Amino acid sequence: MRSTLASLATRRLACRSGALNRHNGGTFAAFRSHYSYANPGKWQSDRKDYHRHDFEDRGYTVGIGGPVGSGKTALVLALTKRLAKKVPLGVVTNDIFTQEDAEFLTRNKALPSQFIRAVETGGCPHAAIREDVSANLTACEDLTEVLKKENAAQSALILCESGGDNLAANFSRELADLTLYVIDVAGGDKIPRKGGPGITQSDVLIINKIDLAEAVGADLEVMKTDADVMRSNDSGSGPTIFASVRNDISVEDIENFIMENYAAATKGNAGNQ
Ligand SMILES: Nc1nc2c(ncn2[C@@H]2O[C@H](COP(=O)(O)OP(=O)(O)O)[C@@H](O)[C@H]2O)c(=O)[nH]1
Ligand SMILES: [Mg+2]
Repeated sequence: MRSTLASLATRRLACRSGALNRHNGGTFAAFRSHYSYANPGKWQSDRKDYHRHDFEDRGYTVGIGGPVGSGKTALVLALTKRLAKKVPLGVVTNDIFTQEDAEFLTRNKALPSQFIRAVETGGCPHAAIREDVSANLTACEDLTEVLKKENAAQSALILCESGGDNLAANFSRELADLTLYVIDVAGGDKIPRKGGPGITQSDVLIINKIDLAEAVGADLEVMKTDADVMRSNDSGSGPTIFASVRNDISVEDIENFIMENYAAATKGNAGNQ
């Protein structure tokens, strides 16, 4: 008992001195209760190890993550209106205890209800997109089956929205073929430099609600510089898109980004785009 307490005290001292917090390079020594990472995760442009090639049982899956209220559902709604004309499209939503987002999308006629599935995670939403993705995999497979009956010639595309997460959450590559991470300016212009795997490693970082930047005093230049630094690697920086989904600003860029990646992954089976 005494030795356990002593080792805990030593560890805490090490944390305070910054010895266990090598990556932040910040002014303050910070507590981190378990592992120490060399960096907050790096953006990689080449992920061929993760890429799937067969979308027969589960369509090309686009994970849309980000904090609560950043505009994920608004983006899904805007994208469905564009993408449904081009590909067999399904949507999976995640909420903790409700089907709120799926109901919102159905009410707003994003898609016919048979192409929307709701996952109730019952606990921390990040677990269902990262630790145990089985409920989401099942929902995606189920939708793919339904979509195939409508259009067997073209690979399905599935937008999978996570429940509102924290900065430590990003989709597992086991579930998402492409990852979008949505933050918004109202969270403060500090958010990009806080890092976390969604910010550093998502295939595209979307900074939404730029229409509110002036009202909340967010400096978009600072956000862009910090995002580029956090998403940098030896060959450059991962893409960041500034958007106002509500005002249809940059939604087309996001649509194009998805379609390019979908077409490249599904190749001959992507139909006419
Ligand atoms: N001003 C503004 N509001 C937005 C924008 N995008 C979404 N919202 C609003 O932000 C709120 C939360 O959006 P929602 O899509 O539900 O966020 P989610 O929790 O990430 O799915 C809603 O009231 C949206 O109408 C935007 O670009 N500008
Ligand atoms: Mg939502």
